[in-house]
Amino acid sequence: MCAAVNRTAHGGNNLHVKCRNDTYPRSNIVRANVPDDKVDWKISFPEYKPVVYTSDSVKKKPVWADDDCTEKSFSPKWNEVDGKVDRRSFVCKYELTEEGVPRNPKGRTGIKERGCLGRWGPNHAADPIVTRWKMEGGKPVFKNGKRVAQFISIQRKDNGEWALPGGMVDPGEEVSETLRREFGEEALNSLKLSPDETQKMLETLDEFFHSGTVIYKGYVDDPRNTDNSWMETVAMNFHDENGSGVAKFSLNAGSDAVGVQWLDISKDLKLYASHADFIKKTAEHLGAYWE
Ligand code: RP5
Repeated sequence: MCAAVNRTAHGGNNLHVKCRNDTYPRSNIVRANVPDDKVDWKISFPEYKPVVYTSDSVKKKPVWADDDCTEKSFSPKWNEVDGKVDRRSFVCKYELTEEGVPRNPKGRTGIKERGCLGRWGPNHAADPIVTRWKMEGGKPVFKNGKRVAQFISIQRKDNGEWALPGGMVDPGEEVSETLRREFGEEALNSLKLSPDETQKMLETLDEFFHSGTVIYKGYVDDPRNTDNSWMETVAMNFHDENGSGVAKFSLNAGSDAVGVQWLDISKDLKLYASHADFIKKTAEHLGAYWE
């Protein structure tokens, strides 16, 4: 049984802000309206008629997507590690709908089926939060008595929003590997490097990504979520205390990014999905300025 607790990464009650009452990303599909007090499945909502939507790209069955739930050959092991696909949720043991597919543990979204997400149920991602202290003229910058930290942010190609350089965990991949790979691809444009350069870069990243702190593990309020498919992530902080580790990397947007930069951490940040929540938690962890 799954207790539908609508909390953000920092414990607020505003989940399903970005995956509700809006036009679905990369489409002209408008979600069915879900008022704040009707998000929770426990609240009766007989008029609820979610729009049925699975994008054409998902229907074409690329390697990263499940089959349609109506296909007889499709018999996933829900809530388990199913071959190489991890179908467990960080939130809870999710329930199945009467159609036999996972039900979003955080409530209604106004869309049923998968939208543009590949997996029924949780779609697992990993987000590297690479930080350093802000310096000016060789001196640390303070605000309200606290040091200002910065993190590496990429600008997403799909919607232009600034975000963490995260990505999907490939089947069978360790989260630590996803964090390193996605950072390399999105913030350093590693896909454009020669094999030798890639090897060197991976060795340097290995050293820097050796130890990190888990900042958040759980559900993401991602605009692609539906009633049956949703994003979850592990967000880890890799902090460069004296600025010598990350200085080795020259930032270069690549893969799904069109821009990359160091951004100052503060409460004014507007970021993709729940990423601002993860940054707030990171500021707390570092004892850095937030507001
Ligand atoms: C977010 O989507 C996660 O936090 C992660 O940053 C991202 C992964 O999806 P893609 O960037 O691969 O589209 O929910």
